[in-house]
Amino acid sequence: MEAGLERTLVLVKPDGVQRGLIGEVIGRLERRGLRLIAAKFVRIARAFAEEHYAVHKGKPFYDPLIAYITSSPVMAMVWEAPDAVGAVRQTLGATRPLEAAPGSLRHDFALEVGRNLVHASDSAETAALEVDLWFSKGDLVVWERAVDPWIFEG
Ligand code: IDP
Ligand code: MG
Repeated sequence: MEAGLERTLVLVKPDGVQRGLIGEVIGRLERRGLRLIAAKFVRIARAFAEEHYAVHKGKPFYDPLIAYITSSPVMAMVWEAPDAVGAVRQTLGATRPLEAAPGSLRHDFALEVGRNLVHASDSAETAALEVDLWFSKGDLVVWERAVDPWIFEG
């Protein structure tokens, strides 16, 4: 990975896919300036969902969460930028849509925490694990955009 850049995993969850909001999510991340380096459209199995959400095992919302994320396909992506983790979490908005900042995806397109449209890694450490879980090394496309110097200062 280029120095100064961070990677993060983003999912358009089943509700976002069913509601035709894949393009909206991608459009916002593209327009903000993040660089897409991997994407796949996939319906995940229960065992894979349990691995992805392992930190939530035992919580009251765990079973509905696994049912939700496996209920329909998801659009999984890796996005790259300086401080990508924080920037993407900001563009998504707070976990609970009613606490999400106006203008964020979860504010603009969601009402309920159990139907909050999108996922993004919550730290650089989590991002590394999640990118590794969802994608193989060869799926990550190293490339440059002509506009990179106009978006990435370094
Ligand atoms: P995050 O997706 O913003 O990182 P987490 O706390 O990691 O939020 O929770 C993972 C997902 O579990 C949330 O996005 C949401 O879909 C679901 N979730 C979290 N808390 C609750 C809850 O209290 N009720 C129902 N679902 C929840
Ligand atoms: Mg989380």
